[in-house]
Amino acid sequence: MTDCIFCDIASGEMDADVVYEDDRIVAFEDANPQAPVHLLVIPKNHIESLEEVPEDEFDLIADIHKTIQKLARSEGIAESGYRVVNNCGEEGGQTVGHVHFHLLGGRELSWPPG
Ligand code: DGP
Repeated sequence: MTDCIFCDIASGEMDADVVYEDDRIVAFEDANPQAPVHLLVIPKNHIESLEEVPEDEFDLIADIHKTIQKLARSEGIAESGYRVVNNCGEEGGQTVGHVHFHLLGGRELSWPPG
């Protein structure tokens, strides 16, 4: 175990309902779902937040979004629509310090966020 729960999920040391995995990315069910579909998609390597992504690693962020597109299709929410959220930093509402993207769908989502 490390001091990062998402690193522990990525390494398999901590249980999660994993729905997708490749050599660089893992996606799993959010423990506190806010919609019928609520997945978290993360890089396996530890990056604190979007603000900390090195300039030469943005291909990973693009791949995460490609994965999100595939997951939206496989979860059956691509046609009805969905939301992708990244909370960055304290005022952005980030509570886990390992960059992650929420994929939310399966209900009508309101706007603006709180
Ligand atoms: P954020 O507020 O953007 O940092 O979102 C963190 C999300 O992580 C939140 O929706 C709940 C989820 N979460 C926190 N701890 C765990 C955990 O141990 N397992 C899983 N599956 N999700 C977690």
